[in-house]
Amino acid sequence: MRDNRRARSASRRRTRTTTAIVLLAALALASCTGEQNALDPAGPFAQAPHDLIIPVAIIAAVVFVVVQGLIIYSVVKFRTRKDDDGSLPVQTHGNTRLEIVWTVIPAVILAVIAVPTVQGIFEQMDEPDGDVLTVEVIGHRWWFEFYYPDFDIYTANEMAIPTDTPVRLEMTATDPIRDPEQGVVHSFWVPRLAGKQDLIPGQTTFLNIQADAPGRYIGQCAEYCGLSHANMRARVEAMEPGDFDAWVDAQATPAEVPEDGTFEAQGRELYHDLGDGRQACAQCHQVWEGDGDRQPGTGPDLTHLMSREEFAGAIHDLDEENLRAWLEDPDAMKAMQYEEIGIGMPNLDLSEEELDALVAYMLMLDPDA
Ligand code: HEC
Ligand SMILES: [Cu+2]
Repeated sequence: MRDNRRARSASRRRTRTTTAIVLLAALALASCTGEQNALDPAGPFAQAPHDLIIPVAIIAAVVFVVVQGLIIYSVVKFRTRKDDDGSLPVQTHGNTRLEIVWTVIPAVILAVIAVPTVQGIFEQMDEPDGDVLTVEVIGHRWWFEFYYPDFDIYTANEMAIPTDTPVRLEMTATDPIRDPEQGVVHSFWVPRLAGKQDLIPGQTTFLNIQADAPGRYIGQCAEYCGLSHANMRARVEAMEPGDFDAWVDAQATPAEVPEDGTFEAQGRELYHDLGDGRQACAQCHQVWEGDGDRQPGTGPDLTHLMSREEFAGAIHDLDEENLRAWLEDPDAMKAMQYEEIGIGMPNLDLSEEELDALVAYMLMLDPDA
């Protein structure tokens, strides 16, 4: 009776273990598909490491099968048998020839792999040849800012690049709101375009990316950078060079100023002065209207906000409803409502009417409208 119960609970445990293994395997394999698949390179800087990973994985698989095979063979062949007299099998400890063989073989394998690996690392670090586009990437808590020095364009979360053109990212990190001196380390990773590279406060790091075909390539911060780290995504929009030129032209034009007396004009006024001792949006954001230099704020550039599809670390669709929710309570939209420090954009206690006017103004910040 008791044995029965024990057998049943053992079998239940086995079922549970099997289920857990299947679920874990499914979870692990799930990361091999979809938009962030590092095994599906979409440009030369992702292709090169991929071309290295595949042969190394094959070598590792062969080593695994050989070693495990030998272990299984030995376990079965030399298992304890009923008629064993209990004496030890022949001991091979101190077999010099064997030890040299199993030290030299792995050393040779590693040395062979090291050659293309080290070569590849240097190739990935070097500035690419030819016509290179430079984009500065600044990691903030918790969003990526992109600056195009050749065109004096600022944008956030979404980086536009031309296809078939090497793009050199010059990256750093800062935290202007909490601690301008320090910031935290982030990592920029768009798996289909390149490997990961850290963004380090006070230093410049480099990463080359390039896309063969137009499309959207999803990335995210790959270095834990605080509570909202999981809400720090990014997108690379690769477009045909002609479309990219048009994008540059649109982004380089000043924002449209709403006509006097309109609802949008009311929003623009609130943007510059909210009254009641509240911080103005313009203290942290920039809507460049053509006068003076384009100056980045501590928050994302809003000059052509609506030319983007997502906002707030590329985690929300950029539409009227989400914008309104954002202005009402930014922390709640980034799951930071429990953290004293927040995300850096305060809840400005906007009234319904202020919200309507500000949203109307934000919605007209669109170069294509
Ligand atoms: C104290 C500085 C500060 C003030 C004041 C402020 N913001 Fe922000 N804002 C930020 C920061 C920082 C972010 C980025 C937050 C993130 O993505 O984690 C942001 C994000 C945004 C975004 C999303 C932009 C994007 O592309 O992701 C919008 C829209 C926005 N703010 C509008 C406003 C408006 C309108 C006001 C005034 C009612 C305002 N902000 C006031 C700091 C500020
Ligand atoms: Cu980060």
